[in-house]
Amino acid sequence: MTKPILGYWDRRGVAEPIRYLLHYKKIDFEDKRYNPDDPGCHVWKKDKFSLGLDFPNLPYYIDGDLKLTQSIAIMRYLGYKHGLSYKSNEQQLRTMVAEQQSFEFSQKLKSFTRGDESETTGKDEFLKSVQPMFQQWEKFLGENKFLAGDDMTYVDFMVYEALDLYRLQQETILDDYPSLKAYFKRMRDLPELQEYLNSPAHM
Ligand SMILES: N[C@@H](CCC(=O)N[C@@H](CS)C(=O)NCC(=O)O)C(=O)O
Repeated sequence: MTKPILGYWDRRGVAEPIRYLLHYKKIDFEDKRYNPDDPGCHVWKKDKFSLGLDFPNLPYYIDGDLKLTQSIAIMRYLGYKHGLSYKSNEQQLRTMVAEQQSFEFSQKLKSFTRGDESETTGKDEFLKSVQPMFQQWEKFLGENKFLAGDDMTYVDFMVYEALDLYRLQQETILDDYPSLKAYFKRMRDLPELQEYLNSPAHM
């Protein structure tokens, strides 16, 4: 049987939460990374329309006959498949809200790092402007162990990644948010993730 393949640029980007989930679940997969500095992106361009993807894009996930694109769809699929989905109606609602909110939370940072965050002028101002989002996450998480409640779901890997990227902008960014800070540490310390997090593959 062939291994599933996750294809993406040799970057964290929107594929990193998928990598976390696959490593956490000890799935033997090929982490196929395309060189973003390849002039003209020849290797990806060659693959793009020959893999049989409905909507050719990166990341893609291929497992035998199953061929998926769209990072959130891949996360949902892997969550359902590997027991990292919601287990009650309440968890379902929390997961759905956290999923879409985490997308906006990440996009906000991306628009700043890409340089098209027009309403702010510098890093300090940008980081100040996103504090309400951190306050909302802190309140949403409350005393829960994970975002959906007591059980971890795929969405935890998405929010963990966003928090880590914000933390790379300012190491102390979680200091005013005790629940979020403890949650971040809980995720970062997951024994199943240590090998990957400490490897050069995790940039
Ligand atoms: N909504 C898509 C966005 C996909 C996307 O924009 N992929 C970018 C990298 S983040 C890309 O370079 N795609 C390859 C291409 O457009 O050929 C997802 O979340 O998967």
